[in-house]
Amino acid sequence: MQNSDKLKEIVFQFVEKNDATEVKPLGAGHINDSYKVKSGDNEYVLQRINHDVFKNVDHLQSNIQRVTSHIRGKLNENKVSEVDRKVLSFIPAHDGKLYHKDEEGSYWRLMHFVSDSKSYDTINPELAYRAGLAFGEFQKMLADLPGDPLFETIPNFHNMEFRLEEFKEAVKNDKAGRLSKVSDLVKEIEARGEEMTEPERLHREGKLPKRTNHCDTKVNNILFDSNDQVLCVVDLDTVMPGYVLSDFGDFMRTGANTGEEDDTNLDNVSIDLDIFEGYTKGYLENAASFLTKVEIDNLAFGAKLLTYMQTVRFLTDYLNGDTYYKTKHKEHNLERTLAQFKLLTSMEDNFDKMQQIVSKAAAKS
Ligand code: GN1
Ligand code: MG
Repeated sequence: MQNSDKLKEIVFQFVEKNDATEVKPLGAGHINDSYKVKSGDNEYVLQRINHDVFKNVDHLQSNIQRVTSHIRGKLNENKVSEVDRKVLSFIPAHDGKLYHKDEEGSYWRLMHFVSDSKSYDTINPELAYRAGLAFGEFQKMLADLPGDPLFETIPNFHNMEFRLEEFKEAVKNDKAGRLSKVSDLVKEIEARGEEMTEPERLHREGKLPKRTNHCDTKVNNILFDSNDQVLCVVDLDTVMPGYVLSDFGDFMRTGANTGEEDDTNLDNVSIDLDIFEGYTKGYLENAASFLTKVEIDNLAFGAKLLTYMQTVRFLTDYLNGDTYYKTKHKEHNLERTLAQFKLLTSMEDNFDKMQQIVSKAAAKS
């Protein structure tokens, strides 16, 4: 955590100096550090970009700029009201760049805070329906993004073959000496490897396309207004080409879990089928028009895949000695792994029902 004077100095790299400026920690991201800034009458979000994770900040900010201006253009075209609350807007630093690099080598960016907004970690089926509409709309708006494909801000981010390679390396090296504690989990992961790498094979065979995806559709990356209407989608760091089953799946992993991502009481953790249904209906209402049959048939599988992927990623980080995710204590990544694995088994037990929900919603839309 940085000291407050230093943080204010960073804010003043983007906006005029103002004595009435306050900076407070915000949110619970696992990667970047976020702060809420009040400066006179203006509110902002300041973020320190994790440069170990996002290695090319120019590419990162250029993606975000393209995505937000494209969406802004669409909203204006459609005469949507209060556009400033419906898409993020970043403030350039005084030198014109969309980030500031400080003398310690940290990268910072500043965006407007979306006024009177909130996010949820736990939602109900109606809000899940609205979130589904919003992420469907998001993909739809970006479907005709002009120019080159977006940069892969993290190469192979949702590529399960790659994640399993990293995992195997971590098992082989056992850097933190933790392997003997998790040998059963390692077997569970290996047993599912073939099933979970199917999308990569489908893609190579030309059967599964990549589209512009959000790639971090966590439930708390949607902002709602005071009437619980969706304002906008946030956390645009990983918007890049990917499979739509990833975005669908990551929402279910977070929004349709009856417990917490790192719940230590595994009895709390299971798939909530009502939320699954709400989100599916909303998502397909907006997305069915552009999805192929193969994509629709693989949505429910996406929920399993993203939960499996997160299990693998947390366990890899545990084996490597907690170098990627922020952790609250030394067993945190193991607790996260166990909770995600429990959610995966609950999805496996309910998979037929999940498939039926998708088919029913697809037939209606
Ligand atoms: C990270 O920082 P946050 O919470 O938005 C991660 C996601 C994971 C998630 C697990 C760049 O997201 O991929 O799904 O934690 N982001 C990155 O909750 O690795
Ligand atoms: Mg994120």
